[in-house]
Amino acid sequence: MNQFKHVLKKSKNIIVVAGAGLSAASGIPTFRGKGGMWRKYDALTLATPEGFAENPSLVWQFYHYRRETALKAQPNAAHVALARFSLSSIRESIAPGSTFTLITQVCDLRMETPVIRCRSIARKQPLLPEQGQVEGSDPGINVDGLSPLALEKVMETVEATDREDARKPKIVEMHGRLFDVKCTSCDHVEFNRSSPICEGLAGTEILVEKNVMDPEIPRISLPRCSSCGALARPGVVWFGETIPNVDDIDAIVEDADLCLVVGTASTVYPAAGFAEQVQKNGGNVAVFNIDHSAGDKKADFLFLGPCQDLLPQALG
Ligand code: BV8
Ligand code: ZN
Repeated sequence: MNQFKHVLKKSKNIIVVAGAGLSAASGIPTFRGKGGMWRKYDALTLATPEGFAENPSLVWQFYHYRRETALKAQPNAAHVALARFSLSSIRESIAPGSTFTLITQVCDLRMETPVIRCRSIARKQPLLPEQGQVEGSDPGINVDGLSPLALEKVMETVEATDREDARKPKIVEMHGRLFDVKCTSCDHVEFNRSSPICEGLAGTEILVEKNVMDPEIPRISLPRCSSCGALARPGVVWFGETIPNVDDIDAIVEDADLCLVVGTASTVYPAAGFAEQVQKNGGNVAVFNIDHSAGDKKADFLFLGPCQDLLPQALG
C-alpha cells in the first residue's frame, strides 16, 4: 500500500474504471459474482437489442428489478472514498496537481442532477452534449446514485470552494443510465425514477428475485414513450451496441498515467481494455477486487479484499 501511495502521489491523470463490485456493499447485486444477477439470467440475451425485441416483458422485468434495488441502496465507504478523492482540495495533498475521472460501467444512476459529462481534461470542453446537466448540480462520481449521496455527505465537511470544484465533470457513464428511458421509435429520452416505472411492472421485482419472471406482460402495459406513446426501453448500452463517444473516452484513457480498476471482473470490452492501454503507455494499474479477476494480469498493484475497506486506505 505504501508503494502504491508513492505512485499515486506522482500521478497526474488518474482514472478509475469501476464495476458492479463498487456497489456490492450497498446491496446492489453484481452481475457475475456470488448471487450475481447474471448467474440466474442470461445477460447476453437480456442485455441485447435482440433480447428486447424478442421479449420486452422479460427484459423490462430485469431492469425494473434493478431500478427498484438501486432506489433502496445507500452509499458505502468506497463511494465516500471516491467522492472525497474527486475533490481537488482533498486530492491536492494526496496526488498534487492531478486530474480525476471515473469511468463507470454500472449504470444505475438514480439522481439526475449529477448527470455529469466527462470533460476532456486536455481539451477543457465538455465531451458530451451538456443536456441533462442541471444547474447547480452536485456531481456524483458514480452512476448508481450512491456516489452523489456520498458526495453530499462529504460536501458537509469541506469548504465552499469545493462546491465549485465538485461541479466540474468527473464521470463517464460508459454504459448509459438505468433510470434513462429511451423511446424505440422517436428520439425521446427521459430520466425517470418512478417506482414502479409503470403499473404493468408493479410487484414483478419479487418474481425476478425468485427467478419466476412472467414472460407475458402485454407490450401495452410496459413503459411507453411519454412523447409518442411507442414502447420505451431502458437507456443503457446493450451488448452489441456501440459505446457513445467511445473516442472521447479513449482520449481520456490515453492521457491517464494511473488507472484504478475497482470491483469489476474486467470481462466487458472496451472497458476491460483500458487498464492495458494505460500500462502500454507507461502508466500504472492498481486492481481492487474481492476476488481474482481477469484484471489481475494487468495489475502493477493488486489489492485483494472488499473495496469498501481498501479504497478508503488507498485514497485516504
Ligand atoms: C461495443 C449495460 C462495439 C446493460 C453492459 C472485444 C473483445 C471481445 C468482445 C467484445 C470486444 N468489443 C466488443 C465486444 C462485445 C461486447 C463484450 O465485451 N462482450 C463480452 C461479454 C466479451 N461488448 C459490447 O458489445 C460493447 N459494445 O464494444 O460496441 C462492438 C460491438 C459488437 C462487437 C464488437 C464491437 C457494449 C458493452 C456494454 C454492455 N452493457 N451494461 C446492463 O447493465 O444491463 S455490461 C454490464 O456488464 C456492466 O455495465 C458491466 O460492464 C458488466 C458487468 O461487469 P462488472 O461490472 O465487472 O460486474 P461483474 O458482476 O461481472 O463483476 C463484479 C466484480 O466485482 C467481480 O470481479 C467481483 O469479484 C467484484 N466484487 C464484488 N464485490 C466486491 C468486489 N470487488 C471489490 N469489493 C467488493 N465488495
Ligand atoms: Zn417516442
